[in-house]
Order: sequence, then structure tokens, then C-alpha cells
Amino acid sequence: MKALVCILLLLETFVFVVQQQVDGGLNENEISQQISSEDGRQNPPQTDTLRAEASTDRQQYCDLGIPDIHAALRELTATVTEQKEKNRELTATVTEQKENIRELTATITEQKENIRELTTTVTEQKGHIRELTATVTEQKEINRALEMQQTFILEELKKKNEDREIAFSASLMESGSGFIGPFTTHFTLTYRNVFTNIGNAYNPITGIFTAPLKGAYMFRVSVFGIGPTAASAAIFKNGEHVVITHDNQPKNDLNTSNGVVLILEVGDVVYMRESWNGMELENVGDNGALTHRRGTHWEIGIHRRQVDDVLSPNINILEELGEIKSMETKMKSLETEMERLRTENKDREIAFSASLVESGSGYIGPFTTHFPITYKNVFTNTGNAYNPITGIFTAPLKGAYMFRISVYGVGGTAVSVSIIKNGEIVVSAYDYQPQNVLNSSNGVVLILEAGDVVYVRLGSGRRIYDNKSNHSTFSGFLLFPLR
Ligand SMILES: *[C@@H]1O[C@H](CO)[C@@H](O)[C@H](O)[C@H]1NC(C)=O
Ligand SMILES: *[C@@H]1O[C@H](CO)[C@@H](O)[C@H](O)[C@H]1NC(C)=O
Ligand SMILES: *[C@@H]1O[C@H](CO)[C@@H](O)[C@H](O)[C@H]1NC(C)=O
Ligand SMILES: CC(=O)N[C@H]1CO[C@H](CO)[C@@H](O)[C@@H]1O
Repeated sequence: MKALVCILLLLETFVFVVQQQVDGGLNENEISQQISSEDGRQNPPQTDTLRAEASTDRQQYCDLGIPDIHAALRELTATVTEQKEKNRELTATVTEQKENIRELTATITEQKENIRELTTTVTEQKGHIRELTATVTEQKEINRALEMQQTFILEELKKKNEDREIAFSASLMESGSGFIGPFTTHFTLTYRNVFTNIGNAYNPITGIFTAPLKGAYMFRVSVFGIGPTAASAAIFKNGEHVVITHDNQPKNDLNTSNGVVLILEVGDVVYMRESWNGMELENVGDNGALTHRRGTHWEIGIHRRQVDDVLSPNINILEELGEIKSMETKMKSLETEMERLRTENKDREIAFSASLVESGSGYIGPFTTHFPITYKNVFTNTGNAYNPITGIFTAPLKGAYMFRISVYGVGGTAVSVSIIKNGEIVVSAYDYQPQNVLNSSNGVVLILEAGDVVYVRLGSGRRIYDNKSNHSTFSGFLLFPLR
């Protein structure tokens, strides 16, 4: 009981001291003094009696149980001071933390702003990517379509150049001489001496030409015979008689020619039939073929791909760009090839035609030797391969060429001219009548190397005539180049 009272007293005193401290802010010494003076007060001026008693009692009890209240108080004071210090430190820390929080808040605000900017940029970039994706896809589609188109054109050009390489030229007999016919029926002629047979459309065993593709074909036939049996031959297409060539003289040589341009379907057949009777060798049938491919309509279809998710585009732009680049390279090489083919097509623009005299009229010959003829009146000379001064045609490139001659004369002296290739006689046109006009013609398809020369030679002792009517002519053109 005494100890409890003592502790209560102590507590009261402590409360008082703390009160003092809070109220007046006393320092440690003042507190000590306060306590001392309080202790020393024997007769406090106006304390109530209870307190006075307690004070007196405490003097006795505390002296009994608690050794040194002053020491305890001092310790308490130290603790309080320490707490105060701690509080101060805590306050400082809090202030510091507050400052940190303020800084953090500022940083966060800043970061927010950055994020907002970044978001804008990303949105913008998304737009760019969307545009790029669309462009790349479109470009690729265009390139693909262009490539297809170019490949198609190229194939067409190649086909045009290769498929059209159809030409043949043949004369009746491989060796010797003789007649074919007369027979009591029509008889299919087989021209066995093949000069040219590019594309192998002509069969020298059967004498039948089979069209390998649809196109316009030109056929010509020249026949020769000796009177009094008439010479007559017709061009047949699929069993139908198309054109006929016929000559009939009681005596002398017979010669005649004819030709036709036919539109043939694939597999159509064309052949010659002796339709009357009596034929001798030296007869030459020739044909030059020109083909037209069907016109083709080509549409470019461009499908724009839907691009849904731009940030993960369904195409790899870099990969696509690489592909576009390789496509462009490919197209460039296609263009080069097309250019080459175009040039080749342009190079093949070789054709000439000329008649004998530029003005007036007159004969050439007869001479005691063969004599090269110069056709001076030039109608056409595309490519300038024909020289009207020398009368010589020089092949500018390797290819299949077709040549034709027509001769004219006046009775009494025979006309005879030949097409000469590099000094060798190839085909001839001949006519003889004691009176009246003479005329004959012939032609041939020849494979020439670049630099090969072709000209027309007048036979020795023969004579050729021309005037402004342009009866005697020499013509030639490139059918197609060969590699
Ligand atoms: C060619 O000769 C034949 C037969 O003599 C004659 O009928 C024809 O009219 C001549 N042609 C020309 C263009 O003179
Ligand atoms: C050319 O000669 C032939 C045959 O003599 C004749 O029929 C024709 O009228 C002549 N032409 C000209 C333009 O003189
Ligand atoms: C013969 O050729 C010349 C020159 O090209 C031409 O002026 C003339 O009209 C031609 N003659 C005939 C009958 O066509
Ligand atoms: C077209 C034609 O028949 N021309 C001549 C061929 O040769 C004979 C015989 O010399 C002439 O009479 C023809 O006019």
C-alpha cells in the first residue's frame, strides 16, 4: 500500500513535471530544481490538507521502499529528452519523406506526360505502318501483275518469233529429168528436191503441207512443160481445188505459175495436183508462210489486302520489300529480253523489190556469157540490203529469205534468168516463143548466213526486156531470222 502511494506520488510528480515542461519549456536543471524545491517545501502556501498529508507521508514511505527518486527522475528526464530527440529526428525524416514524395509525384507527372507523348507517337507510327503495309502490298501486287504480264508478252513474242518459222521450197526431181504424167486421173505431185523445210510442215514423201498453227499462209507454184501436151497443176486445200496454173502450146516450152494466200487452221493440208497431164522437171513450187497469232486481251487484277492488326501486320514488310526488289530485278531482265526481241523484230525488217529500168525501155543481152543483172528501178529497199548499183542482195543476218523473179521478153530470142546464191545457181525462169511476148517467173526460200549474197543472172545467149510497165522484177524479203 505504501509503495503504491509512493508510485502514485511519483507519477503525479512526473505528470506535473511534464506539465511544467510542456507549459513552460523548462530545461533539465529547472526540472531538478523544481523537484528539489517541491521536496523542500515544508509548508506549501495553499495546498489542500490531503496533499500536505501525502507529502509528509511520502517522505516517510519513499525513504523506506525506493532508494533514490531523484535518480529515477533524472533517468526519466533523459528518456524524455531522448524521445524528444527521436521525435525531432522522426519529424526530419517525415519532412524528408514528404519531400521525396513531392519529388516522386513530380516524376510521375512527368512520366505520365512522357507516356502521353509516346502514345501519340505510337499512334502516329501505327498510321505510318498501316500506310507502308498498304503501299508494300499494293506495290507487290502491281509487280506481280506486271511480271505476269511481261512474262506473258515475252512468251507471246517468243512464240511469235518461233512458231512462225514455217517455210518450205522444193522442186520436182532430186536428180535426172523426165515427165510426170500424163495419167487418166488427177495425181498428187511430190516435190522431192527440198531446198528448205523449216518447221517440217512439208512432207516430201507425200507432197503434203500440214499447217502447224492457225495463220495466213502464202503458197506459190511454178510449172514447166514441153508442148504439145498441156501442163496444168492446181493447189488443193483439204481436198478442195483452190487455184490452177495452166499452159498449153502446140510446140515449144510451157511455163506458168500461180499463187494464193490461204487462212489455214491447225491441221489443214495443202498439196499440188497435176490436173491435166504432161510435166517435166525443173518445176519449182514454193511457199512463204506468214502467221498471225490471235490477239489476246489481258487484264491486270489488283486486290488490296485487308490489313487488320497494324502492330502485328500480317505481312513482313522487310521481307516484302526484299521480294519487291528481287521482282524488280527480274522485271528488269525481262525488259532487257523484251528489248532484245523487239530489236530482233526490227532487225528483220528487210525487204526489197526492183524492176529493170529506171526510164525508157530496152533489152539486156544476148551476151556470149552469163551476165549479172542490175535492177535499177527500186520500189522498196527496207534495210538497204539490196544494192541497185551492183544488183546484189547481201543478207544482213542469218535467216530464211524468200526471193522471186519475173522475166519478160519478146519472141525470137529466149528469156532465161536464174537466182544465184554465192555463185551457185538455185532456180530459173525460162520462156521461149518464136513470136509474141515471153514471160516466166520463179521463186525460192533460202537459208542465208549473214553476208551471203544473192543476185539474178541472165543466161548466155538469152535476152530480157523491160519498159515502164515493170515486167521484169527481182524481189526478196526476210521471212524470219535464225539463230
Ligand atoms: C505471158 O505469156 C502468156 C502466154 O504467151 C500470155 O498469155 C500473157 O499475156 C503474158 N503475160 C504478160 C504479162 O505479158
Ligand atoms: C511495154 O512493152 C510491152 C510489150 O511490148 C507493151 O505491151 C507495153 O505497152 C509497154 N509499156 C509501156 C509503158 O511502154
Ligand atoms: C513502174 O515503176 C515506176 C517507178 O516506180 C512507176 O513510176 C511506174 O508507174 C511503174 N509502172 C507501172 C505500169 O506500174
Ligand atoms: C505464162 C506462160 O505460159 N509463159 C510462157 C512460158 O513458156 C511458154 C513457152 O516458151 C510461153 O509460150 C509462155 O508464154
